[in-house]
Amino acid sequence: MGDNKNGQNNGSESVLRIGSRDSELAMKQTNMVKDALQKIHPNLKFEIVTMKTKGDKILDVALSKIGSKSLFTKELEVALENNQVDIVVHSLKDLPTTLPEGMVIGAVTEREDPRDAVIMHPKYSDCKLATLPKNSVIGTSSLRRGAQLKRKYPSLVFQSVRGNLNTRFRKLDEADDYAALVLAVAGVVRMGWKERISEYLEDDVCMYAVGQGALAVECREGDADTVELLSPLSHRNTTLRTVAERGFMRTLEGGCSAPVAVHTKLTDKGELHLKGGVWSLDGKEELVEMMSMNTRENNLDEDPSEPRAKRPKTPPEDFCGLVPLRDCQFSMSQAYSLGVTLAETLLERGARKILSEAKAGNAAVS
Ligand code: DPM
Repeated sequence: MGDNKNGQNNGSESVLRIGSRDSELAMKQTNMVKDALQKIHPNLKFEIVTMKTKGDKILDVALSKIGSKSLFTKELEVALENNQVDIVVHSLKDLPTTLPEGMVIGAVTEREDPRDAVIMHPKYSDCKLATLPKNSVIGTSSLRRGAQLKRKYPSLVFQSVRGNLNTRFRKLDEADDYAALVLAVAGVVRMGWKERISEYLEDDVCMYAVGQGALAVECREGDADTVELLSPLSHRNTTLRTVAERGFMRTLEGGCSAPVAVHTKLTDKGELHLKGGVWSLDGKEELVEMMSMNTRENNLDEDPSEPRAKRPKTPPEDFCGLVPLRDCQFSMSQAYSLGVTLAETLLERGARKILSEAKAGNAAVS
């Protein structure tokens, strides 16, 4: 941050510069984070700095083929590194599981509905995927959605569609190219188009992407004031679920170039359930496993009777870039391990072969 470091002291001149992509959805998400921060730090002033990323500029190539991991995040991270902005707001699912050196996720916000949804062409508004005519074309550039839905609905045809959400809705409504689109509920809801959702996809049809529905606020690891200022924005339940998901993804070395999906639940009793899967591009091969753990069992975070000195010294852990939550470090490391263990189980069952074939197949077919 600028000269007056802490928005909470006298605060009046303190300005927090927020980097954002300039799409309507990105701006909505950035403003959500800005408004939440304003509530916590009433004296803080904000400046939003917009920019385009590679993913915004290359619109004629399927997302999975551009072959860069940080498609929607790189330029923003460069601005962060060069001290042109103090924080950057991303969709967590667009952030790779290993961040550039010196960057951290200072907060993961409460997750919106993480599921995917179907948006029908107006002429099919009464249909579901199951009742669309044979050979109907469904627009998605997500290999994850394509693979799972081909498996479930072999009579439908899947085609890439690019562009921001406004462009995609226009492509759907104003032409006859697509019978439906599959999109994340979170984006559609944030745009205010919830009533266009015809069908919510449950985990037996299409599991969601790692981190889907949550926003991540990235900052410089060394900027202690900003790390501190972001910390009340973190949502504990979402953080634990997404740490497990990101541990899973990192261990599989997935990314948008291979079909990997998850489904998680954290109950009021502290039980964390993680289901994860990998698919071949055509969906014919599928490996899905489920694992659970209790984040409260033997949990030294939440056992005040155990003196701090007695607690095992956990090595400084990298929770896929997330700053450890205060008094939640033990639960976070357990959640992270759950993701790693689930991925290792899938790797033992042959996930590596499925993923490397998917990556090769994706690179070869145009
Ligand atoms: C990533 C994927 C997509 C986005 C791949 C996937 C979807 C691409 C497409 C990693 N990022 O999900 O398997 O539909 O062609 C993206 C969206 C959101 C964040 C849009 C969407 C909004 C939801 C959120 C693009 N990134 O998925 O419909 O904040 O989680």
